[in-house]
Formats: sequence, C-alpha cells, structure tokens
Amino acid sequence: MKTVATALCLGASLFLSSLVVIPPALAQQDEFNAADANGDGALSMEEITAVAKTTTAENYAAVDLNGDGTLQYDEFEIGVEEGFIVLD
Ligand SMILES: [Ca+2]
Ligand SMILES: [Ca+2]
Repeated sequence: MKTVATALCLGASLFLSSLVVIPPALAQQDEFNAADANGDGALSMEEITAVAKTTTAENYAAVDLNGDGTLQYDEFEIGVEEGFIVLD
C-alpha cells in the first residue's frame, strides 16, 4: 500500500512539474498578446518592430501569409519558428 502511495505521490509531483513548464506555443501566445499594443488581435509592422527590432519589411511581408498587411497569431507563430521574426 505504501508503494501505491509513493507512486501516486510521484505521479502527482510529475503532473505538477509538467504544469510549471510553459509550452513554447503558449509562451509565444503571451509574446503575441504583449506585442499587440492596440489589442486588435493582429500585429502591425510597428507593433512587431517594438518587440523584434530586427524584423525587416521583407521578413514581415514573407510572414504575412494572407497578405492583409497585419500578422495574425498563426502567422506570427510561423514567423518566429521559421526565424523571420527574432524577438528581442
Ligand atoms: Ca495590433
Ligand atoms: Ca496576415
């Protein structure tokens, strides 16, 4: 019975420690929300360069996959993962 309790305790602590580690996608969601200064759910060139100074107009355009002139979250995520956007 003690073994079961130990296993449960170990399981619980593993579960808790997994909660503490923020998945990269969630961390990027936080970055995105922080960068979205006007809260419209998309990042303008101005908002992007405020958090990623090295972003060029070319990189911005390359990441703007639907060509609407702003970066939605999925575009931002891809941009960061592909190295077009390097957060400061
Ligand atoms: Ca915005
Ligand atoms: Ca877009």
